[in-house]
Parts: sequence; structure tokens; C-alpha cells
Amino acid sequence: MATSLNQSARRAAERGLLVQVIIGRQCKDSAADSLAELERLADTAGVVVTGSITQRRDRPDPAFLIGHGKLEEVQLACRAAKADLLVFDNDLSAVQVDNLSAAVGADVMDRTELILQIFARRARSAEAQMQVELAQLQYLSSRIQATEKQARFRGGIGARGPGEKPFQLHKAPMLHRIRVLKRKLEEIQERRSRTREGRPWPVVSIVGYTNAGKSTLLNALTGAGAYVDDRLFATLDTKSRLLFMPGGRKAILTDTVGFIRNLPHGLVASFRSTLEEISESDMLLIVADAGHAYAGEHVSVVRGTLKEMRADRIPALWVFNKTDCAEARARIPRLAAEHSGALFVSALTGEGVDALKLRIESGLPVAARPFAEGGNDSWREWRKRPADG
Ligand SMILES: Nc1nc2c(ncn2[C@@H]2O[C@H](COP(=O)(O)OP(=O)(O)OP(=O)(O)O)[C@@H](O)[C@H]2O)c(=O)[nH]1
Ligand SMILES: [Mg+2]
Repeated sequence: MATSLNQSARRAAERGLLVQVIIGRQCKDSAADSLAELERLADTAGVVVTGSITQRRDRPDPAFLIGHGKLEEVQLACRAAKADLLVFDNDLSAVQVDNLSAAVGADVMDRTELILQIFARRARSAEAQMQVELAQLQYLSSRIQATEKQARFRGGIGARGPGEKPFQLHKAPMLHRIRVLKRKLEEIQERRSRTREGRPWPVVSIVGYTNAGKSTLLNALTGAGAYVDDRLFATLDTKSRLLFMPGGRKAILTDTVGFIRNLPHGLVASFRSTLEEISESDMLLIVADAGHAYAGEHVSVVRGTLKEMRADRIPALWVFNKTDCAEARARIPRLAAEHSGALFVSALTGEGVDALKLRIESGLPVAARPFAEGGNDSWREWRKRPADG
């Protein structure tokens, strides 16, 4: 862990070249957006992006991902731009990282590692830090397994061998730390689920693609003062605030970590307890940036992620944000036709926010009798009971 955090610090001032391989029939536009996203991710991680190189291939090259001709182009571009880091939009195997690094003479990382580094820097609470450390260790340990196999193979032909030993020595403490972290996170999760059971109000979670304006919306609805930034993954430590609705009802409104395409699986698993908050919610506000050129694709990613988390059956309100932007306004008719019942708001100016409060209130499960706040019943226990009039 210490190693990878040090690496994050060291990489802060690095000059990076982005590389993307479009495999098979992947759509060109969506690949272009993915690359633009990678550039923003690299910028968030403190990498100075010097340029990008894209290649279309029927299938990835097992040794280098890119073809040999392209490898030469990358070598030249790296030298010309004085880049010391290659950032791939695609996932790389441990062997590919080693081979590329040796061939180009630069550090190499893939999208997953970049996202992990951003999470490592931004996590503030003890829980978020443990979640990120777990994801990083799992990522590293999977790499070591691969490298060990490779070492045995290469050792056989005399190209490498003893150099791999330190890796093996590090693996046992790494696996021990993974077990410790998992246990600690499970304890936090159990405590949290007990607290959840005892909550006196329904829970509404704000979910959506990263940078859609979720934290800004939490602030607009509750005056929470949550951290807002025009960066991907501004929020890793989420806030919950009490929401007061016009008819007098209350709900707990929770901000969440943003989704992104190809969210690393290790991260999803490590953030399980945070994400569980979402699947245990009584209602979701799914926020999308109506002004984004790829809003439609972001909607698909959010739908897919919610399905993976088994949160796709929770009553949800689609909220298209940033209607103060001209690009967003131009898209409203189409989005309204595609998402009946969606709301259009500007979390920044407050436009549409009161209407949203009304919709949240009317969308929450209706109480068959007034819910006695401050009584012994929790919202969940009360909801589970049959209506007795
Ligand atoms: N123009 C405009 N910008 C907005 C609006 N809402 C949010 N923004 C901007 O969008 C950027 C991202 O906002 P956040 O609230 O941090 O977005 P988020 O969804 O919480 O992002 P992550 O936490 O990174 O996933 C910030 O620069 C906000 O000021 C809006 O209604 N209109
Ligand atoms: Mg946020």
C-alpha cells in the first residue's frame, strides 16, 4: 500500500501519453468520449497529458495490446513529448504492462490503476481509505499472481528469475492485510446496517454519473455544504442530510460516489457497504447532466450499474440537471420524450428544485396512517407491517 501511495505522489508531476485501442466493432463516438474521460481522469490524478494515440484492432495483441507498428509510433511520440508515463484506456495484463514498459522505457498504467490512484488520493474518511486500500491491494495481488507465473515461465528460458523474489516475499503480508481490511469493513457494514434499521425516516439516495451535479443537488435541496468540484470523483466521502418537504414529511437525503463506464470491479466490491446504502434506499434520484454530449450513454451506464447492484427496482425519479446551460435546454424535448416523468432542474440556480421536492414527497410510499416521528417505530419496521387502518 505504502508503495502505491508513494507512486501516486511521484506520478503527480508526470507527463503522460494516452493510448486507446478500439477493439472490434466498438462505436467510434463512444470510444472518443471514453478517451476524453481518460484525459479528465489523468488531469484529476495530476498527470500532464501530452497527447493521445488511438488504434483500431480486431483483437488485442497478447504481448503489447497494440500492434508492432503502433508500438514504434508510441515510442517516438513518447520521446518527442518527453512523456514518462503511458496511460491506457483499456485494461492491461501484467505481462503487457511489463512488456510495454520495457519497450518504451516509461511507466505504464491502465484505466483501472488510474481510477484507483484518484480514489486513493481523494478518500478522506477512515472507511473510504480502507475501501480504497483493499481495492488497491486486490489489484496488486492479482498482478503478482500473473507475474509469478510469468517468472516461472521466463525463469525456464533463463531470461528472468531471481528478480521476482521480492514480489513473492511481499505477497503473504499483502494477503494478510486484505483479510484484516475485509474484516474491519464487514464490522463497519454490520454497524451501519443496524443503524439503518433504526432510522426514523425514509432514505432517498442521489445517484448518477460522476460530475452530473449530485453534490450540488444535495446542497440545493438541503443546504448541506457538500464539496463540489468540476472534476471526476469529487465525492468519495458521502454526506447525508435531512430533507424537509413542502407537505411536512422528512427524508434522509444521501449523496453517493459517482458511476463511470468500466468502473473497476475491485472498487465496486470494496465500496460495497457504501453502495449498499443505495440498494437499501426507499427512493433514488437519478441525476444526469442534460448538457453533456454523451448524456444518453451516461444514462445507459447508470442503468447498468444500478442493475448490477440490484437497485433497479427501487422507485426512482430521473432528474436531468444543468438546465441553465444552452446545450441542456436544446436537449430537453428529446430527453422528456425518452424519459416520461423526468424532471428538469438546475441545481446551480435552483430552477425546478421546489417542484422536485414535491415529486419526492408524493413519490415516497404513502403512509396508511401518520407516521409517529420520535416514537419507537422505525420507518422500516413500520413499513413492513400490514396496513391495519
Ligand atoms: N451549469 C451548471 N453546472 C452545474 C450544475 N450542477 C452542478 N454543476 C457543476 O458541475 C460540476 C460537478 O458538480 P458536482 O456537484 O461536484 O457533481 P457530482 O455529481 O457530485 O460529481 P462527483 O462527486 O465527482 O461524482 C461542478 O463544477 C458544478 O458547479 C447546474 O445545475 N448547472
Ligand atoms: Mg459529488
